Amino acid sequence: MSETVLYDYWRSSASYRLRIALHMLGADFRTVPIDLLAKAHKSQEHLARNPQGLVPVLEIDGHVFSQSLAVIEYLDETRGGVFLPRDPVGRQRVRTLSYAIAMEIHPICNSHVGMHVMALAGDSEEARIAWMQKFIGEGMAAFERLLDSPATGVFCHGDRPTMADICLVPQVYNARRWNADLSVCPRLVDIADRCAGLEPFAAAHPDKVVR
Ligand SMILES: N[C@@H](CCC(=O)N[C@@H](CS)C(=O)NCC(=O)O)C(=O)O
Repeated sequence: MSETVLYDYWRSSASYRLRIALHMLGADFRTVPIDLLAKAHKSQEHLARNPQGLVPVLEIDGHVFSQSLAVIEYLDETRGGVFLPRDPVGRQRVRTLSYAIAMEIHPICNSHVGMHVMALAGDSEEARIAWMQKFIGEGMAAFERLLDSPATGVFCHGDRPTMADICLVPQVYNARRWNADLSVCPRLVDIADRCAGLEPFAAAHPDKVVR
């Protein structure tokens, strides 16, 4: 069987998602750090793994995969359906919650976007912080409204963690990093903090990553 290798960066939310998923599966995997600050993600070596020049990349089952949510769905399909519910309506909801973070908040708060905002504002770190706080804060407030549903349980959907929680926890970590306002989001903060107490989530925390 081929080795499972995760190319990641400790502070990357998308990498954090895959670390959680792999730990939830109890998978045996090796991590290779890709230093975003040193632009290692734009090296020829990494572009050969992912032409988009982004992390994470996962080598698994003899394949080289990118796009964290597509990878989580692959793991769900090949490892016993642990990340999505079985019923189509439940699957739709978990995807909605996951995409609300991964497709609405994350792309506009990615590191190269933040750097560009800062450059456009005359090297203003304040502008970058204001950008992050606005879009993370608004996106999280919208996610909180999505949780206002009888389908929400102890976790984002029902009473076991799904792909939605896997997306939520890194986004809350990121929100705290930028000091975004989460005061209107008590429910998602409560769920994220509950997840953080679970072993797979704790093991995947950025502070646990070898840099
Ligand atoms: N949609 C992609 C997003 C990947 C992504 O944007 N990764 C970030 C780190 S979280 C990255 O590589 N950023 C490099 C940059 O902004 O230059 C996924 O879910 O895998």
